Amino acid sequence: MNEREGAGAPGGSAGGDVRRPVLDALATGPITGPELADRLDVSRAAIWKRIEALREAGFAIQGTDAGYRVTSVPEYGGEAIEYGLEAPYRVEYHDALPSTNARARELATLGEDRVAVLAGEQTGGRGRLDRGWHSPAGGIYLSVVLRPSITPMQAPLLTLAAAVATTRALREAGVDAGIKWPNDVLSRETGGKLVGILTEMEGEADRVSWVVVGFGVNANVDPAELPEGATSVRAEIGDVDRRAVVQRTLEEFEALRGDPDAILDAWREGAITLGERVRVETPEGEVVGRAIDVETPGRLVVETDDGEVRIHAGDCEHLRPV
Ligand code: BT5
Repeated sequence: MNEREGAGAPGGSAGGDVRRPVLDALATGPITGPELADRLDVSRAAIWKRIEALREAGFAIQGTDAGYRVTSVPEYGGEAIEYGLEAPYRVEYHDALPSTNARARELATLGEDRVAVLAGEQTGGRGRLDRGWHSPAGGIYLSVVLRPSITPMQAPLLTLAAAVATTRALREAGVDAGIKWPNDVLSRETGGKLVGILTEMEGEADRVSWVVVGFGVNANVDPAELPEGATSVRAEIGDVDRRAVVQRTLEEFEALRGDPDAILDAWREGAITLGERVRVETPEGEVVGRAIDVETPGRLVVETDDGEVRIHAGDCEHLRPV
């Protein structure tokens, strides 16, 4: 466990150490203060302070004979996401940020690992290639800081894993989502863009020092607040529980990210690009043909009139309606 006190972790000096363990213990059922103190090897006063801090953060916690029992969880926020989260991320929540990727990069350069930065809205959200990302309140703006043992060449796999993770989380929530190579998640119903992913990294030729994977999900927002070509979960099926979507996204991402074969299989399964006729704008020019596969670490294989072409990066357009 992280020795530092997490941002937004009230509860005094002991709060940093017991922040997540108290949440994890409460998530498994009622437990008494003395039992918690014993298990975590801290004072009862530290536990009491932590419980009070959670109540202030919006948790309803009853003191019963069996111990502390959580009866309701805040709708959204750092601790709300951490409660019951089956992935080892500390969650840092802000009501508003210019960009969660920018904040995550800051944390990455400070040496942090496995932190998820979450914002209620963004005032300077970014897409790829210096494009902007509309980030009204009600959407999901999430950036994960990682220090994986991979080469920069392998980093695109994380983008694919992120697309798979969000697609699965959205499908579980009832949205008919599918992946467009490499990093967009679309509604299969309307073809509108639901999710964008932005991966940034720093490192040397043979080793990444950190990676930031940013997820932008048009969740509970009106399409009128989004650019043309975009859709939202609200428009597709109505509002979702953003907390559940973030938790499932982090859990799926964490479960997949170390296994390149599993990432590619899951990507193929969730993809809507494969089999489609596509036009891909690449730094080397335009490629038109039929998308037939994706290969490690994320290359799209396109069958063209002149043979197979492998594309590392680019903007992909489906030439038939999806
Ligand atoms: C992306 O770029 O799709 C990556 C977007 C990543 C956003 C997340 S939010 C959390 C984290 N913090 C950040 O600052 N960024 C990440 P790209 O493929 O370049 O698509 C950008 C283009 O999509 C723009 O030029 C617009 O045309 C369009 N666009 C902008 N906002 C959109 C939205 N909310 N929904 C759908 N399309 C949008």
